[in-house]
Amino acid sequence: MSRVTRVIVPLSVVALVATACATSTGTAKKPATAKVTETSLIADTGPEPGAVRQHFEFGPIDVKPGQNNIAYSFAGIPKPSIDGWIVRIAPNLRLADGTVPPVDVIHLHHGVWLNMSAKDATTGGALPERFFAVGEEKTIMMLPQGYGYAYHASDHWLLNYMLHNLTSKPDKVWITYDIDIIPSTAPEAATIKPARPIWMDVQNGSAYPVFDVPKGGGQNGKYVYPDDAVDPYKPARQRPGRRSRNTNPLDNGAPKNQWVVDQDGILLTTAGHLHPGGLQTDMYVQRAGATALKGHSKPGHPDTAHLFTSVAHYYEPLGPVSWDVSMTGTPPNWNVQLHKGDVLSINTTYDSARAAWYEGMGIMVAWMAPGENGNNPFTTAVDKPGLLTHGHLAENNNHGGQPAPNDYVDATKLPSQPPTDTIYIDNFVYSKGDLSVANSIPTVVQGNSIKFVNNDAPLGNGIWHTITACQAPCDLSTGIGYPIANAAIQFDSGELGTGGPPTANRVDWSTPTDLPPGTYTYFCRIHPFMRGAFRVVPKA
Ligand SMILES: [Cu+2]
Repeated sequence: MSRVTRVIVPLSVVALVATACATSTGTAKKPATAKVTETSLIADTGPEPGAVRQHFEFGPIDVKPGQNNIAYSFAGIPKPSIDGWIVRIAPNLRLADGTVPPVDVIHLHHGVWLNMSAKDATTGGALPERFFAVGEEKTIMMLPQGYGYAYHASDHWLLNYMLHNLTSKPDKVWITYDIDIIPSTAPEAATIKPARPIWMDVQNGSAYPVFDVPKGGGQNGKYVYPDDAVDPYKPARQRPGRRSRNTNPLDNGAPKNQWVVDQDGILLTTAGHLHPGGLQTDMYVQRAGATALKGHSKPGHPDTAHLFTSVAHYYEPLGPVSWDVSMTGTPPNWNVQLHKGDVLSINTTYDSARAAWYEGMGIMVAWMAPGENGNNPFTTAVDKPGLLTHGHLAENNNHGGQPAPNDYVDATKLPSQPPTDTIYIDNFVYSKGDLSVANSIPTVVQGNSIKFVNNDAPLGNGIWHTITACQAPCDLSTGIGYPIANAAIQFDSGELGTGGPPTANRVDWSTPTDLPPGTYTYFCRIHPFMRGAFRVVPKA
């Protein structure tokens, strides 16, 4: 079988090719001899020998006004009708007119493809096999040539997806995915070796595997999860003030970011998934009695070898604050040898200098070839730079953060209303102090609080709102990079709604009673065009 060298191109070339990239400043450079750097990119040169590319669409999905709910495709989802080996999956969204929706209008918060006909490795078979995941970073999964994910046309697939409508307008959307498959009848299929998905997740097994990043948390403006978190895996029922609704057997207090390797083999490839604010995900392995190479161990853990950093490369001009990002995947011939009993682990690093990040994720789906031999990570430095799986995407061009005096008022300059005790949210508007309409702002006497009530929550599935502090006056234009939770004094209501994750399981929230006097501006994390303000006034 002939091997095709993956084509690696410098990022400057990609920036030029990217459609209507508002931020491209690259000058033409020849795609020089492939030199791998953190910003090198794997170009799509079409299906590998023997493979065919098949396009699938799941939809139309009715996207309700402002929805942010998690849904499952209970019916089977479209998939190949032939047996074979899956070698690449590239995901996307499309609207009825065929265009990709702008990320500030509708985006795929996450999609997880599960094979109901197989058992998931890292949850000990408690879940069906999770073999592909994507968020709005749209990472492409690609196995090294010679390996494939065994696929049977009789397999039953399920799609778990969370579509986020950032506006109050309904729409229809399709989740699309291009699958490269080597049919079992192709001559190339005879030499393909099987690969299995190894789902690594800092909240593995959680129904909604998320965590919050406090502004200023961690060290030097970086917050590593779970390492910098306090009791990250304490079962929810043990946390004070939480009702005991947690019946997940995987929520048993054990670290969720680790997996004890169940058989010998090699890791072939991995790439990270994270959310805006995320800087990288890292993978490590601990082996009893082994010592990692100097400079290639987990900081403070000489027995734990560093395997890979999946770097979040932001095209976003405002910094690490949006989905305008691409992740690096492992370089060619990574081939990390694992032994049964090794402890594989991951963590993820978020920027905590600029803002707080709520409901963040850290996931690395790796692919493992059982029984193969490769690089011993304790004698070979395998943590080399990776390759970006895609360039800047045109659907990320509305960055926001521009002056928008026609859309929002500067609440710091508005007169005060008499003290109030309740603000309702009706039809995507805060009833008092909404920055799109206000000419005065509500007040609360220091030591008291204002209760927010989401009246939109009962209207339908998924119209959930938040009250999230942003730095005053928080009046710039809405886009993928603005607003963010960057206030000096942080508060966040959670998603006001009921019905399980991602909601807070309540429709109301009260402002903290310890806020010093001042004007506080906030936004809705789900519908960032929603902005509001209130003022804390001193006791008379
Ligand atoms: Cu909202």
